[in-house]
Amino acid sequence: MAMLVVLAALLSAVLMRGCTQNINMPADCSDLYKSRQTVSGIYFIYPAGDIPVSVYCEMISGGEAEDNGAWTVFQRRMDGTVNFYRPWDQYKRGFGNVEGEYWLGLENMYQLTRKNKYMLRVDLEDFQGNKAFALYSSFSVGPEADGYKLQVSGFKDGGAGDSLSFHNGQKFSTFEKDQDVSGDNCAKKHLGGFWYKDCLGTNPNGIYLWGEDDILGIIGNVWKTWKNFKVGMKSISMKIRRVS
Ligand SMILES: [Ca+2]
Repeated sequence: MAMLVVLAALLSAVLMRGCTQNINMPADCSDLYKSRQTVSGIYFIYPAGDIPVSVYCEMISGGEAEDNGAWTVFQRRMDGTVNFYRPWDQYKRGFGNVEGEYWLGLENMYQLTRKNKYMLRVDLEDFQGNKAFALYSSFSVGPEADGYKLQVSGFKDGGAGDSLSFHNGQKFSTFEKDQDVSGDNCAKKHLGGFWYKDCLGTNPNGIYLWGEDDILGIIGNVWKTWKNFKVGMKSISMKIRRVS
């Protein structure tokens, strides 16, 4: 019972905190950063303008001026606690725990990127503690009527190489909604949901492999140009930042 009271108090504190930040209904973490919310953490944003969505904002301040700002995290794997093998509706709306592993949802991503221009950063870490990233100067997701098509370009290497440009222009696919250009069902074959082509250069929403080699085929949350198809990431996160 005492635990419940504490939880309720914590929850209302979080909600209150969210409410005070939402006076101007920030569209994304960039808006929050501009309103002097410069600490990384969980915030409410309003991608569609009316409904609040909980999201993790990675705020960076104190570095080079051009590096300062905020990243709106739309995909994050870090401990294997959330199952990412899910149907279309869940990839559309989003799932998981915003304090840990989650997917923000294709509709939210579409709503965000239709109104403003964004760049993309993908951060990777393997089970040996090595890190790398990839930057893309332009990123957007199209409307559902067009399959939530991915637009990504302007690759800049952060040591990870470019495994995502391969997916540029593809529609999103889940196991029961095959919109890839392969004769196979890529989502079923590679156990994820993604902008599969025929099929992949990366599989961020694939199976969490806990550092074990993938001997079944390509099913892990892999990034080909960094660790090839056999090594699943310990952590992978995809985040966007508004380009002013
Ligand atoms: Ca297919």
